[in-house]
Amino acid sequence: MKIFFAPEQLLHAPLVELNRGELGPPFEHAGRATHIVTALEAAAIGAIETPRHFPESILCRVHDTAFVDFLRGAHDEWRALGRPGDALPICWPGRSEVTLTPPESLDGRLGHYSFDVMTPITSGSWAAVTRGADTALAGAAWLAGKDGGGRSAFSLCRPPGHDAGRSSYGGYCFLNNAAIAAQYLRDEGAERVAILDVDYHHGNGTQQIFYDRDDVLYVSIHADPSSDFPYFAGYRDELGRGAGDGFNHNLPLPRGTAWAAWNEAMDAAEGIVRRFAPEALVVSLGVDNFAGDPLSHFRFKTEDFARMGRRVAGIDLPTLIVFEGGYAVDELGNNVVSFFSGFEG
Ligand code: Q9C
Ligand code: ZN
Repeated sequence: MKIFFAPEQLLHAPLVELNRGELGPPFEHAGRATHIVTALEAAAIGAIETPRHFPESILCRVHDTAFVDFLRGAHDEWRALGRPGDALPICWPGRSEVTLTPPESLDGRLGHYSFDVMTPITSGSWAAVTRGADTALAGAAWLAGKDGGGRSAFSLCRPPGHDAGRSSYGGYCFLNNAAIAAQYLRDEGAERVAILDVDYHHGNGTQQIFYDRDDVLYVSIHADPSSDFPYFAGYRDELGRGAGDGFNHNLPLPRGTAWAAWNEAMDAAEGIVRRFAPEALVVSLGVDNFAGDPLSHFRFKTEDFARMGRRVAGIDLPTLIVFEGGYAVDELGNNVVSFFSGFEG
C-alpha cells in the first residue's frame, strides 16, 4: 500500500476537551497518528512517504477563502489579545438571529465559523491541517498518476476532516481532507468521484460541500444522528438538492450495530456507488465502529475491519483511503492494519 503521512500533523495539540460537563484530556490527540504509524511499520503494510506541498489555493476549491484566512490567523489573533491556551468559541448565532457576515471580533468569528466546543484551534493547528490536506492531496495525485501512480493509496490524515464544511469547523475537523482530495480528482480529469464514508459519525461537512452537485456522490454508513453526533445532519431523507438531488445517501444504523447489520448496509452502499459508475472512490475511513471506542456505540471487533477492507476492495475502483476518526488509542493501530490486511488480501 502506498501510504502518505506528514509529521507536521502532530502539531495540532489541544490542551483540553469539554466532555460531559468536565474538562478532560482530548480524545483527538497526536498519539492517535503515532500509534497508527508504528503499527503500519510493524506490519509492513507499506513504506510511509512524506507528502509534497500543494498550493494553498487548492483548499479554496472546496472551502470559502475567508474561512481559510480565518483558520490561518485565528491562533495568532488569540495570542495577540493576550490570551493563553487554545482558541475556543464562547457563543454562536441563535437560529433566528443568523448574520451571514463574519463579525470583526475574534470571538464573533470563532462563533461564526465553528459549530461545537470540542475543536480548539491551537498554535500548531494551521501547520497540522494544511499538511493534512497535503497528505490527502498526495494520495489523490498518486491515483491521478501525477507523481508516479497506482490504483490505491492511504492518506493518514490527522486531525480528521469529514465534519468540516465549506466555511465551518467542528467534530475535531478543520479542513475537509476527503472533500479536498475528491475535488482534486475531479480537477485532474475524473468525471465522477464517489465518497464512501464508513466512520461511525456522519460526515456532515462532506455532505454539505457536495450537496448541490451531481459529479461527486456522497454515501455514508453511520450511527443514527438522532442519538449520536453530529445530531443535525445524516438522516435518511437527506438526498441532495437541485442538480445534486439523488447524489447524497445516508444509511443510519442504531447504536449496538455489529458486523452483520453493517455489512447489509454496505450492500446498499456498494449498489449506490456502482450505479453512479465513478472513475475513482474516496473512502473516509474511521475505525470508531470498534466496540472499545470511547465515543461510539457500534460493536466491531478488530477482525471486522479486515472484512470492511475486503468489501471496499470489492467495489474495484481506483481508491484513496483517507483517515478520519477512531479514539480507542491502544487498538487504533491494530484496527487500521486489520482494514488493510482485508483491503489487500
Ligand atoms: N466530547 C470524527 O470522528 N463527539 N468526529 C464526542 C465527546 C465526538 C467525531 C463528544 C464527535 C467527533 C471525525
Ligand atoms: Zn467518527
